[in-house]
Amino acid sequence: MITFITGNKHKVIEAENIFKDYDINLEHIDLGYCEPQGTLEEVAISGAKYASRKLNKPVIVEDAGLFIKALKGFPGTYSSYVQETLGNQGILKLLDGVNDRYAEFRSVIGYCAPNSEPKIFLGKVIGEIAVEEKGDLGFAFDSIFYVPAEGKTFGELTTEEKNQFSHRKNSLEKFIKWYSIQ
Ligand code: ITT
Repeated sequence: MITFITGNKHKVIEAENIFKDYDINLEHIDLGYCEPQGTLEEVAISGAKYASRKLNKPVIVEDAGLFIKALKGFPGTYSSYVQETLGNQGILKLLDGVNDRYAEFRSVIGYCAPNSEPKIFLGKVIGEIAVEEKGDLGFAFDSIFYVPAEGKTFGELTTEEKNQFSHRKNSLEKFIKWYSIQ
């Protein structure tokens, strides 16, 4: 049994959908942990260590973000705050008239068990910032994250479709592969 520590219900739905193909039981707890300002990796490491010690259970945490090339990686580690303040319309405004719309979603899974040191797993997906919001199937930045190979934004994809190749799918799959041979 692994406990996924998150306050984001959309992450839980996606993770449950990914884990269902494997023989690993996932439970979810919204523990709330203090996120130090730092890289995704640093946040995932400290969160996983804190939660596994606190609950005395093996846990995963995830720190994710949207990195926009033309904005030098912004909002990156500030994604959560920027989503709540500027929102998608604010991001679109910042990119008004900008041609290079390359962006990446990154997800870092931090895993830690009691009495051991944390491990991290990075997943990415590349895409572009759309010129307008499209689709309401996802959450947060999904409706402005356009995937050229699909011809759709994440907001136009179902959970199953997004889970074929998302940053979260890639990081969780790396984790699951490693965990399965422990
Ligand atoms: P935790 O409790 O797991 O920390 P959170 O929502 O604060 O939940 P993060 O700090 O990992 O999550 O993520 C930062 C933000 O990045 C998140 O709030 C969203 O705004 C955005 N984000 C992350 N993954 C996303 C996805 O798959 N689709 C759209 N936006 C995403």
